Amino acid sequence: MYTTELKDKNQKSAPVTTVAEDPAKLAAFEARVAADDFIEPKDWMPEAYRKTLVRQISQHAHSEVVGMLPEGNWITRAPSLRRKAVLLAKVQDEGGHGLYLYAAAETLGTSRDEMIEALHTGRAKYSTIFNYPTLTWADIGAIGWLVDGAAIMNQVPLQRTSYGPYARAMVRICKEESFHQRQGYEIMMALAGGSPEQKRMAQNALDRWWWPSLMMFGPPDENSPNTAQSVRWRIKRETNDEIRQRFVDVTVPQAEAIGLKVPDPALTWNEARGSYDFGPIDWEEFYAVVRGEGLVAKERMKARVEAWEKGAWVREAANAHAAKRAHRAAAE
Ligand code: BYC
Repeated sequence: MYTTELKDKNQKSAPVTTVAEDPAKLAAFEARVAADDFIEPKDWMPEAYRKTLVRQISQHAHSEVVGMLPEGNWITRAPSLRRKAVLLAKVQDEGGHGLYLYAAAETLGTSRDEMIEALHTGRAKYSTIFNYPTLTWADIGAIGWLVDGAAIMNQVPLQRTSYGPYARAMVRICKEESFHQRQGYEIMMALAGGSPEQKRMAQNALDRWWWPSLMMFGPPDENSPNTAQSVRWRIKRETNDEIRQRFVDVTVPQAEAIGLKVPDPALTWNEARGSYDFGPIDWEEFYAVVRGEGLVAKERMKARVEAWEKGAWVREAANAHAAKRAHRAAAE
């Protein structure tokens, strides 16, 4: 259903951000990127490239750890032992993804503490999608199916992002996300094929999560300030609209296969394009959520900060253990 294969993408041209960079170094860097070479941590890179990467990778890491919260809330309420074990494993995976991504961003010279502080003080963004409430068990199915489905659609091209540590982190993350998407779809399949009440619950979750999932890919290309430069530097391999369209094309038949209806009266198959046409996205809602006005934005950040504070003793113990081992190794 989901593949880790990538389509080739023609580069879009856009003016290079004008920071006073050494022209010869910049030209050599751009030639390497154009040749699909990976840029590694010790290689020379323009400051704007470094900044864009830290912004995108840290936002991505924050999305993973904030994403653990709505699902973590459902672990004790999962309807069976099997569902509980699967959800627990999924939430742990998200923590792992955060870890690989923070580690990748750290190779660019920003410490994890700085990134986490930026998240906790509201200076850093995380995905809008996690500012919506999870009202029923079907929401956990919808998150796995749609949110992880959208995440993997966005992340498969990132396996070939130009920055080596980010690309390598993505390879493993994509494998796990693919399993996450399937577990969500399997929950939806069970509910959609269950009692009328269960089917209603599944449809209601799809109704609430469909549009926010389409917003996850970011603003339309013509209003995306970062896309042109990021595609040029091959940080992003495809544009927001291209990936959003692919998500719609793959997901609509999945909904139909389990007897659910995508909540978009304008949705129609466009034979000429070989794609679905879909209705307008409420970008006002998107920008409001980005500004921190999401339904559960405050609750999410409060839970995140509390988790960080309550985990202080674990970090202290891990540091003490590492110091003890280092001391012992030095003595030997
Ligand atoms: N939410 O110029 P643009 C997951 C911001 S979840 C919040 O297009 P860019 C998971 C954007 O940051 C997915 N903010 O930006 C799944 C920018 O503001 P700044 C996490 C958003 O960076 C299940 C401004 O809008 N995945 O993994 O070129 C369970 C203009 O946008 C959003 C990633 O993060 C949004 N949805 O493109 C657990 C993938 N969209 O920063 C976890 C990596 C846009 O200039 N990231 N903004 O102040 C990307 O691919 C890109 O950063 C985006 C945006 C496509 C998201």
